Amino acid sequence: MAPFVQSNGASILEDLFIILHSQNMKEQLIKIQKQAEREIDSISSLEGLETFRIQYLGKKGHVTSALKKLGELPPEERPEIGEMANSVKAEISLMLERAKNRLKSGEIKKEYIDITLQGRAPARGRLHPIDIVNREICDIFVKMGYRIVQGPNVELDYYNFEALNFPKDHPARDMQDTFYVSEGVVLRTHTSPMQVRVMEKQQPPVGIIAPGKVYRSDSDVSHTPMFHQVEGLLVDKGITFGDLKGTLTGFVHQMFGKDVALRFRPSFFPFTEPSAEVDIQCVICHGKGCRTCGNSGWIEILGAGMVDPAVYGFVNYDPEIYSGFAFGMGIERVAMLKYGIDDIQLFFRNDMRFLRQFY
Ligand code: 2NM
Repeated sequence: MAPFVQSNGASILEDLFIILHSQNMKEQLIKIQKQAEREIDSISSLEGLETFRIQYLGKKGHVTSALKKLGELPPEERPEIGEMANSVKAEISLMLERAKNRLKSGEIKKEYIDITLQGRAPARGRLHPIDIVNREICDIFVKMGYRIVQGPNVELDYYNFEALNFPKDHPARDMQDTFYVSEGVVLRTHTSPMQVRVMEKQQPPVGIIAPGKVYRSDSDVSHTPMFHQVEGLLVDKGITFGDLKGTLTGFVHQMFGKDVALRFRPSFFPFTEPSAEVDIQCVICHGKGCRTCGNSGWIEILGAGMVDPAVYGFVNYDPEIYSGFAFGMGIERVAMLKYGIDDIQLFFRNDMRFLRQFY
């Protein structure tokens, strides 16, 4: 009989061995789990994870080996240790699953668009003040029934001067005043060539406005070599100077306000007879006299007149049947008066601090 024999026939040593053995297995399982926990976080690839899985859960892995040793335990110890081993196995499986997700989402993140990131507002363009005023002017005449026409900036001398009754020796035709492109070709000095082009093609009634860029060899504080104009033309049976006055008065009142006075002064243009210059009461000082109006209280804003019969000769209109008026204005000038700007060059500097002030 072995020493310390118990009633059930097992020796105390044997018992002790079993207790130690099962104790040892518990510890070993805990160790396996701890080690797995330590290792898993430093794995940075899916291949690494597979190696890890084989190491722990594979056929010859740590957990599997531990489970195989269950058989060495007495039957009564097996359930507890078995359960523990299974829970370690499940725990490691969970670790693997989490690590796999972590690595996969990390891979996606490399080309991930963060839709929660605040968007950058696109810089929005706005109209230049010259375009704003140009549209305002055109809108007023379009509502009266005029049609907008546009044409070439590089124009024939014929349309720019000849057919508008400018004599050969007129100062505007001088090389000093006009940009010549080649013999008989100029940069248009006004938009009136469009009036001729339209009249050439169309019998009255004609009601058109021609907005656009014009060019004059001129540059100082109040002149730029390119500026903008709107010219208008109305030809029909029985059109009078009274119609001209009414039309332009209506325009000024819509543009600058109903209480703004205007006056018509006799003037001269090669293409109109009689001709007039139209002044409005100074919008800066309201007629009292200031720097802008040169202390006169009035500001010139338009040129106008009844179309000279000589022009009709170039476009085959019968002056015995038809009459009409024409007018022209500089858009920069109108814009300066409207916004109280005292330097025409500001329109062309593209300084955003200036341009941003207009909507
Ligand atoms: C102005 C002043 C006076 C004008 C004349 C014509 C045309 F083609 F009918 F003869 N168009 N525009 C005209 C008349 C323009 O601008 C200051």
